Amino acid sequence: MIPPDHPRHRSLVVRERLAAYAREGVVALEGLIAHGRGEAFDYLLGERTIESALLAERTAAAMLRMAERPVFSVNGNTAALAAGAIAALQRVSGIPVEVNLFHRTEERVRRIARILEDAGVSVLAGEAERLIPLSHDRAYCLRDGIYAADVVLVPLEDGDRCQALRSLGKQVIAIDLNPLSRTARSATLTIVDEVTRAIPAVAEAYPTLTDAESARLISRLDNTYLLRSALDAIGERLFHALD
Ligand code: PTJ
Repeated sequence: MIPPDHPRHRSLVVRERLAAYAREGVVALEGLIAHGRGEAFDYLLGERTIESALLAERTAAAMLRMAERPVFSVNGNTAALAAGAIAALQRVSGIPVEVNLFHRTEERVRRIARILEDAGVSVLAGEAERLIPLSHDRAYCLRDGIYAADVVLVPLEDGDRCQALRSLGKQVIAIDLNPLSRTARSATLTIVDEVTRAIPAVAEAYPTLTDAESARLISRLDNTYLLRSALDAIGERLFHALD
């Protein structure tokens, strides 16, 4: 039992949840390592949504609103951390949700879909095919899902697939706490924020946007600016850490 007054209570509860899901085979063991990297960057960012991330979240909502075929690609970590938030985003936006895994087994796909469905998410079903030009199993996706999408929202992505999706002409919205990652640099738009803060922020922005405001946000999208702002925020915190 983690004492509620522990200064790192939330972080410890989240770790406990991920470890439990890892024991059940929902979260890949490698996902625990990925979470640790994310935690480190979140620590450096001050465990808050920085201003440029808020702009990225509004722009992401605008891109999803204006997309013809948006799809939300969900992996083990994202389902374990944010199933309820995914359901809430789907409620306001109607975005189709597809399970897509790096460490893919049909059993994991089923378990993750079940966790999402239990939280109220409607999950795309069908026979995944090797359609993305990749040598690993993230190549598998649904022909009517990610493969047909024009905009793909992908939290905790690996850089390879982000680039492969871009090479297929898709716009990629990444959620990644590491502003230096290949994913962050190759996505169309990167939200440098923790996934449990980012998804609710996109859902909150979505119904507030008009077509005109969405078009304005999209026309001003500058991913390099967003990544620089995140690095500046980290630099600023490091510089004043011992003040
Ligand atoms: O469930 P699977 O089989 O698809 O596997 C998922 C993992 C996460 C193991 C796989 O996609 C992977 O190896 O990812 P990477 O290449 O380690 O990248 C994960 C990125 O997400 C890293 O840059 C982390 O900083 C970032 N990250 C980790 N946790 C969070 C995060 N970003 C936002 N919110 C988090 N909670």
